[in-house]
Amino acid sequence: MLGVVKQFKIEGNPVSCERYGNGHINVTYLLVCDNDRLYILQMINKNTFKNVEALMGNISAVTKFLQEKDGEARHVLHLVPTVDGNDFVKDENGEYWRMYDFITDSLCLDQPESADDFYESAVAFGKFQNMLASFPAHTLFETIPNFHNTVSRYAQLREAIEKNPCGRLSQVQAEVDFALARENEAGTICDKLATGELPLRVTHNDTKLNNVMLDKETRTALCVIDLDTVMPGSALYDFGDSIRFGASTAVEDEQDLSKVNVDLSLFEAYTKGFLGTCAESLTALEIELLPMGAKLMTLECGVRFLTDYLMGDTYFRTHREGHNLDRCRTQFKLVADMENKWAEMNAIVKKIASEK
Ligand code: ADP
Ligand code: GN1
Ligand code: MG
Repeated sequence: MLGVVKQFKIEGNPVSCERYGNGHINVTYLLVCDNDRLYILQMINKNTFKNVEALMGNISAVTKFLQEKDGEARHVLHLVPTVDGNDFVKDENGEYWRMYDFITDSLCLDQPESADDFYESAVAFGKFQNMLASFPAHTLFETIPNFHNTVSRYAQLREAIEKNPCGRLSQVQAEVDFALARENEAGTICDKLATGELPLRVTHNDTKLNNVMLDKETRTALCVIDLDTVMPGSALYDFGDSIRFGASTAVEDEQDLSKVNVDLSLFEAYTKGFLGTCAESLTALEIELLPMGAKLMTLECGVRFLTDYLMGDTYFRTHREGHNLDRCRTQFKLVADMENKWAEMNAIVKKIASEK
């Protein structure tokens, strides 16, 4: 790996480079130098991202655009250039590597430690969306086509059920039934994007809590990271994916489902932070459908985990047997809990929107 590191313009000499973070897609390392400079080195997942060069073009354009709007170093990701002036390295095995300045004195959480933490993550993602409102969307490459097209995610599930390549179908009948019972509703956002009732925006599309950094001291919003999926999408995707991950009372792979529920006070905190930063740019229908965004992003993610389990765990990184099935089950438990709390979720959104 030293050969790769040497190709980037770093300050100081590398002293260690260890695996870092809890991402499911890329392989992330923390590079420590002898002058105490820290860097994030990532091997980009080329199974997930079929055109890494175009993806890096997006990230370079988006980070430059954001840096012009906000000059504070810790507020926007900074790519470290290579000695040849490129944004990434392609090694002799055909693997792609990129490097970022490490966001110092920051926190990256898998679960909020308070409603304030979650509120701050909403502020970060809300501001991010606002700042990108004037980004020329047509110049963005679609890094994963149909990423949040829930209808096509169901088509992939159906294909996995039909193929059943690992013979796992019989273990997941309950989960399959749960998903298929909600298939009609799953198209709600796609349909409204197609008719133009919902606008297409430049969105982050992977707004889980561990894709945002908070300041370690003040615990306020610092920086949005993981920009691989920044592309045209719906504001409901960004709101919904945050709720799915961060408003849960348990971690995404909790095995004891009795611990997994939607925390309405966290839902309320996020809604306040999100609407507080981007309500003016949202339409009335977008605001009304925020709870639907939360439910459908959770359902979709459960469908994706279930599909990957059936296909033999080829997409999401897993750390134990049945990991994707455990993840699927937490998502479906959350969907069921949202259905029970549907009236309250809608009332919370209505109340906060009326105060704006
Ligand atoms: P993945 O796509 O695999 O989720 P991420 O880009 O989210 O990859 O990185 C994985 C983890 O590495 C993050 O959750 C965060 O903890 C850490 N990380 C990534 N970039 C930075 C950065 N610039 N500064 C500090 N930590 C970072
Ligand atoms: C992946 O890259 P990471 O770990 O932040 C995935 C998201 C899922 C999430 C589930 C590119 O996010 O779509 O919602 O796992 N990212 C990609 O935790 O597929
Ligand atoms: Mg991530």
